[in-house]
Amino acid sequence: MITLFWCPQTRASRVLWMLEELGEAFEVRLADVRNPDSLDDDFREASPMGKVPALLDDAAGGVVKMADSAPICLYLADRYASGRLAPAADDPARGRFLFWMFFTPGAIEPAMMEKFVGFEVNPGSCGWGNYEKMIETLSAGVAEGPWIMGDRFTAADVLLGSSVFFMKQFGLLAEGSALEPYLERCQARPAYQAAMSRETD
Ligand SMILES: N[C@@H](CCC(=O)N[C@@H](CS)C(=O)NCC(=O)O)C(=O)O
Repeated sequence: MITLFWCPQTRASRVLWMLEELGEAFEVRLADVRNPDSLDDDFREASPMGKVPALLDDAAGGVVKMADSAPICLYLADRYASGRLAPAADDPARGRFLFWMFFTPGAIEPAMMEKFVGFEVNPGSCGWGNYEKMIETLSAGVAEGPWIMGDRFTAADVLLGSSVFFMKQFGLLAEGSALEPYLERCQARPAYQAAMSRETD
């Protein structure tokens, strides 16, 4: 059984969406990171940083225990939906897919922090370029669409779509951003809507 450690209004919503796309049975356990004293040992073992999301999953040789939205989504796609939500390891599309899977933790999240904190960065030496470069790259990536991998919806869209949602929520998206239509396509997916209704239940 797949168990998601989740807390409302956090990055755990990404994994909820991913699980709805997957179509496998799963259970949700509240890990209230806003009340750290309430966190149990199962959660702490799965999440070395004490952050949500985290995951447990039964495997042949034991229990998979892991944390962080990008590796969790990659793990779930590879294990349960290889060829559907992730190109297989020998598919030529795999390399580009991995680039976009890592774009959220590697570029979007640090660029969002740069914007929040008002850092001045040198785009040539900064791993994520800068906020503008990140937006430009992502906008060009989804321009043709409908998804980041063209006609194939993948786990990369779960990470990117949810990140665009967070950027919009935090007022970081420019008016009329080219990312808006992409976000709308993501939000129109039944799995996205099912996940968001769990968030508000
Ligand atoms: N890189 C992680 C970030 C996870 C993260 O920062 N989660 C926040 C909530 S959105 C959290 O658990 N904060 C509680 C804490 O750090 O104590 C991911 O994408 O899963």
